[in-house]
Amino acid sequence: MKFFIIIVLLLTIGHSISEKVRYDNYKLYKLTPKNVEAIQVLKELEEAAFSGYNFWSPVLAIGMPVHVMVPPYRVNELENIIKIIDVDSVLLMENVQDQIDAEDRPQTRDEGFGWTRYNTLDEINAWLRNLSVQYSSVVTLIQGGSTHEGRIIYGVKVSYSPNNANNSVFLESNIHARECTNAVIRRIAESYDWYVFPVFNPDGFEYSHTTDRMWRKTRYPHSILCTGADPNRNWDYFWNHGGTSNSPCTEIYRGPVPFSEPSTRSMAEFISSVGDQLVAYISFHSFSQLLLIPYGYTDEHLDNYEQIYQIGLKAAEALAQRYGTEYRVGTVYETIYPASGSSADWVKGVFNTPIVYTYELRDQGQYGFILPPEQIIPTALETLDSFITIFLEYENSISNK
Ligand code: 0X9
Ligand code: ZN
Repeated sequence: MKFFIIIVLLLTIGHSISEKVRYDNYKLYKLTPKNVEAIQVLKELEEAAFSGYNFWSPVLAIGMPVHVMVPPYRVNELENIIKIIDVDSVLLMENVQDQIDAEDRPQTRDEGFGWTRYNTLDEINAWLRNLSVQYSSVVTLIQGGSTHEGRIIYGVKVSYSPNNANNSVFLESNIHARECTNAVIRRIAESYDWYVFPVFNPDGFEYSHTTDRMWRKTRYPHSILCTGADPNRNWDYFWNHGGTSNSPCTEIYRGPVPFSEPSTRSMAEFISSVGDQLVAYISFHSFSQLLLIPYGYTDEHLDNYEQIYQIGLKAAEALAQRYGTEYRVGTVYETIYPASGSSADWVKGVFNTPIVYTYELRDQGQYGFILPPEQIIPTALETLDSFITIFLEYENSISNK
């Protein structure tokens, strides 16, 4: 009997773990509102809780395209709305699930870590560990923080010389679970110490692989209805100063208090231990092809805005040279939307780190969060081009002073 119960229990647990959210016949639309009424209607759809509409990019202004994923049972409704309001509409994906399946095609799922597919958390962590074994004189494995579900947030420190300590660069990736950014990690220069954390939100990242590909937030159970807070609205610098929500069921839930999430709290502690040594903090998100500058909580410009903006423009130019991929450069507040409590705002505000950028990588919404794996290497190469430019230009700009 006991055995029987255990087997039933195991089966039930197994079932609930393997039950994947599916997006069969969900459609992705690009809608461009043409007047104020159209904006109003789209905003109402965006704010309606549990309607099923999922906005991949927010409703901003007339002429600014919005990407919205629509469940099959809402498609007729949306088609009718599109007819009534003044909006340009393009159907980008017939069936979102097809795109998700395409990410996992057998030929891209060969063994171990690779650059032509999206790696799992275990594969990424094993790869980091291998690097630290294979290149033990320069690479150290770091346990940066930990998560609600008890995972360790791993990173590596790459250091070619003890003299580089005060010339450190911090790379943050995947604070948003679904934005598979396969961190751009290269030995650009031996003259910086590199702290590289490919997965800032491992609970969410794992969940987006095993259960719901469209997951963004942490996995902290803040309410009975909805799980998770937005880890990029949770940092303790002008927390709750606009562009966030108090509702656990939204994608931009800021959490009940600053640093409510174990992952952000523990990573903030780690970053603090090297904060004064950083010359750069760069975070990677997707999508939209933007190179963003702090702040997100205010439209006020940084002290070194001109310098960082000019370097950003040159970086975008370098990025475009390889494949013609176009990036826009500007502050978060002015280029996309107000957003407070981000890691980048916190680092800039607390440590006054000279170089702080946030990349929104490819694409511009054609595939959005489900960028085909064929684009990983091209994305990495062009990003690396811009990266080198950032550091060379920065070195130039300080030596010319
Ligand atoms: O909203 C965000 O958190 C980021 N965009 S995303 O579409 N990936 O969610 C941008 C945050 C950038 N914030 C700062 N650099 N301050
Ligand atoms: Zn993001």
